[in-house]
Amino acid sequence: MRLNGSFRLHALTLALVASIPAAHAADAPDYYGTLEPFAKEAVYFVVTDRFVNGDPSNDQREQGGPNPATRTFDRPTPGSDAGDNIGYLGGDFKGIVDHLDYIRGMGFSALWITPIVDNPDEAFTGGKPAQKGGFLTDGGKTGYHGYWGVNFYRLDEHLPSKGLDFKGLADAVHGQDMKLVLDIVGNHGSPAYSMPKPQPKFGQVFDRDGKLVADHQNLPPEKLDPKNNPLHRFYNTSGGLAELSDFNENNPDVMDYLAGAYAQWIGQGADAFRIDTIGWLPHPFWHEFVARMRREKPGMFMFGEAFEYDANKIAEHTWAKNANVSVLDFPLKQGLEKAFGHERAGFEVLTDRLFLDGGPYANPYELATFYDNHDMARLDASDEGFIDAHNWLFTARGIPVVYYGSEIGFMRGKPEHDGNRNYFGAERIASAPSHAIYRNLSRIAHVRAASPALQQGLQLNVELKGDRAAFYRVTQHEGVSQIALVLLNKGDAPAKFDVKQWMQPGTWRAAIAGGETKVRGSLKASIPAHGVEVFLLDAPVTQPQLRAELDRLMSVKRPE
Ligand SMILES: [Ca+2]
Ligand SMILES: [Ca+2]
Ligand SMILES: [Ca+2]
Repeated sequence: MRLNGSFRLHALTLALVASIPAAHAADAPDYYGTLEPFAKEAVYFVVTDRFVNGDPSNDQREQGGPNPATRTFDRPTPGSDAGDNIGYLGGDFKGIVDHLDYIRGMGFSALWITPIVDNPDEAFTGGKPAQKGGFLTDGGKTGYHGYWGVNFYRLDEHLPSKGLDFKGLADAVHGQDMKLVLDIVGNHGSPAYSMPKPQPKFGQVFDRDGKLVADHQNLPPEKLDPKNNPLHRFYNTSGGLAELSDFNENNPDVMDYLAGAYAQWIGQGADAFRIDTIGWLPHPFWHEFVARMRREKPGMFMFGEAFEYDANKIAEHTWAKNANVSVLDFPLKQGLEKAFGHERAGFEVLTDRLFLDGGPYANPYELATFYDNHDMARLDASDEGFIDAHNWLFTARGIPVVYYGSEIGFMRGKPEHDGNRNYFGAERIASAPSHAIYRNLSRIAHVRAASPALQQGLQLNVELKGDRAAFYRVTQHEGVSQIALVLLNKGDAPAKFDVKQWMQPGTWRAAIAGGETKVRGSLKASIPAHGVEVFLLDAPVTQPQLRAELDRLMSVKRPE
């Protein structure tokens, strides 16, 4: 259809006016915690070997055998009566693909998997024996967890199946409209010395063609001779973790090797990275590495693991001049454990760990929030404690990350080497949806998945005290405006709320109970024991005191 110029302009103006709410005139300010797209996601984390064995034909049950000291399949952990195991237990890509609908259906939109690269094909015979209570003890352990890379360009043989390689896994994840987060290591390879006899692959690194490019030769780091032996040049000559081969961050060949390998996995479908042991390599290394990855995939989201509870220390990795990535929110984890574990501390223990009024992080709204994982004791809480923890995790600032099995309180309280990473399996998955923790998690996860304010909005606390929490989440950006009021009750009796502060009049809808509430001066609600409600108002912010507070929160954020 051909239109004359003035009519076209008029029609365009009308269309614009129609699509933009009235208060979004030029003076409508932007309100958001973050614009990072990955903040919309909720992440489920699996140790692939321990999730589901979908294909017994790749179990390699005879691998490393017949010597009981080196065989790799099913090695019960000495001293553990919780069923812990330091051998492979058969979990694989097929087991994940077969249960993506389960993960997606629970309300997660992203999946974090442990490292996929080739690990040694025997149990490690050096080091201190791994046993119940051991930490950084690797004797008798295998690379079932994936963190002992020997060829960073090749899949470990336990993971793929016929017709299902890494790209196939990524395609399946994307087919569920989910993102795939790959766990990567840059600090080290496999255990490298203290073996009674040298073992194949341990302390060695191979390139994409399978050629040996580095070899620790079962020597302690100080005995390495990088000047004269080219195979020693990948490694530092002091200061590693346990007996792990420690990569030399100053050798450009190491950077090229790692960047080349991880670019390959990006090419095959990795959407985001979780960076292992980020604090064990210097800032300039990560700055360059991350820049190289983002040349492959512009804006790629990554979060690092700096195992440290001091926000000032872990925040350094988030700064643009350093790694320029997000991090796992360890300081908040400590608070979540206090609030939702058996101590049942009040919500006030979380206040100072949020850094809503500024602080050391480049942006606290992009942190990966969690209460436990594979490297620490699982949360020790009642079912209600898990329910309360998830009600917080999916409504407060940050990107929620939940460790596999938490939806049924699996192996609660159990540390590594005593049940933390036990095999989960298809049977538990089949019965999980009837579990109270699962049902409550799924409910609040779906609320978050449908709410831009919960995903990316500023957080403004009204009350964090005892068993009660009330806070706003607000986003107002590019025509999307939403105010969420979150009410949490982690007590054993119903709690009455009457929120007047910063309350904007309007017709609010209850995301969980359903129905609408016309609000004038205050919003009144009764929240059941261990319950949550999220009230939503899809309207621009007009309440003057609320606007003033949001203006203040925007101004204290670090410049992006
Ligand atoms: Ca298998
Ligand atoms: Ca292997
Ligand atoms: Ca190091």
